[in-house]
Amino acid sequence: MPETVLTPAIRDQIDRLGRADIMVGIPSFRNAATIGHVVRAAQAGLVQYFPDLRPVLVNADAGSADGTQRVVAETEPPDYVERILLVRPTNRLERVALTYPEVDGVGGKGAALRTIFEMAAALDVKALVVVDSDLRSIVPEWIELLAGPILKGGYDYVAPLYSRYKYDGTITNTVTYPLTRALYGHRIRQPIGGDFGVSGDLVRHYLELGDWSPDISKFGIDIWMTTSALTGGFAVCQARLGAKVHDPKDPGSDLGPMFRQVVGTILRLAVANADRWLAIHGSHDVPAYGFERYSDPPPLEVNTIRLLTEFHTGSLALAETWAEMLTPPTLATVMELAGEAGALAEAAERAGEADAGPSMSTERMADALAAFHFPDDLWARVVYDLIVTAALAPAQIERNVAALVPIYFGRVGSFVIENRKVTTDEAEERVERQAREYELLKPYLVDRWNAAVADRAGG
Ligand SMILES: Nc1nc2c(ncn2[C@@H]2O[C@H](COP(=O)(O)OP(=O)(O)O)[C@@H](O)[C@H]2O)c(=O)[nH]1
Ligand SMILES: [Mg+2]
Repeated sequence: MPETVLTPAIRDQIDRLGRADIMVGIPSFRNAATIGHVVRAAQAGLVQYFPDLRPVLVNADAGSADGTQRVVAETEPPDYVERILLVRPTNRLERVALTYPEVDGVGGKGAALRTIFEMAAALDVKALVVVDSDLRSIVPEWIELLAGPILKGGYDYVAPLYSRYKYDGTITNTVTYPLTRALYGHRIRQPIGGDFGVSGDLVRHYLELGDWSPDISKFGIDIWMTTSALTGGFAVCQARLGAKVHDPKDPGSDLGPMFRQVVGTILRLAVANADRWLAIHGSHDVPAYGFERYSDPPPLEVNTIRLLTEFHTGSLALAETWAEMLTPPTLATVMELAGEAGALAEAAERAGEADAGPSMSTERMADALAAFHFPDDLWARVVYDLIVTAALAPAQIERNVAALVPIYFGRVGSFVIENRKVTTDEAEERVERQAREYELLKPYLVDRWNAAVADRAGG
């Protein structure tokens, strides 16, 4: 058995609780303003949909100074839920808020989930549902949608399906969805959605893997969970949750560290699991559970000029690193595009300054950028080159992924420019188009892998 890392206080909680059938786990870091709603929705879902099971709700918090744990402890208790829903559950819902221990000095979402997995295993739960603490759009039914396929359908892993605003989920749309699909053959649309259902068996598998690198202890956790479910041969499905509305993030200013942790993790996993993906061609649909919904997630502002400017300045500072991680033809095209991005961003800035009214200038700036286009196949080649480089120079993964960020900004800037006048559905078709491009180019990856990596390993 893997060694346990739980603090005495957490072990006391486990002793007090004894056993449970279903757990909702909520990682948090300064979410006092939003976690109350998530707790109430999760409680209501447990009581309404699983009245005969022994339920527990666990908040694993980073020790946030904003009172996150207090909100969890003080928000309306379970009997409030029983009153408003007119249900009489067999078992009382238990609620725990605790500070999780760090993993070798590293705290983060993954470390929080490790504690949640340890508790779920110790309590012997059959289904664990994990949800984010900044969700606005969660409703009680999410608990049924994420746990139902496990308890009723025999699945081990339930990934979310949401409608998201066209500029939300950029790491998912550009890397984790198309790459998971092309490598492992499963079309899991939201492999890092943050809201998941996990069976007791899969929780134990995660603990046995015990794979707690610094990236996985932070935001690498979601792609690690999804990939480990696939490579471990577990039964995977998706659940239609409707809209994902949460704290918004601008990809240009908020997502750099998360990108490095997620992409560093997916590259390391690709290298470690080559024997599982080399022979896979094409991809197949993953069953989806739940009734289809239509909803319009709220729009999100993206600073496109900043994305293109960062792409260009990246090309000035990082050309040498790019030359080490990309093939010469890919590098040449990327450098050329970065030059165009810089020139267009500057022109757009000037167009904006020349204008009087702010809304007018946004429009003119956008028109000035309209010529920029970062092609799908180029982006797929960039990511595939990174996989090969990760295998050849594992010590450089962190550096290379950091150097990839400005190229990613260029790719996202292009996506935003291309999609600024289309509906979310039409933007979705472009995400699909790019995912097909990854599949079409998979032979490029396999050939490079066999030439550079497999040969080296063999001789
Ligand atoms: N315990 C813990 N939770 C974290 C940490 N960072 C993020 N989270 C939680 O992880 C979830 C997802 O984080 P969020 O910033 O919303 O990321 P995104 O929605 O995936 O872009 C939220 O519930 C956060 O509170 C951390 O350092 N520790
Ligand atoms: Mg969020």
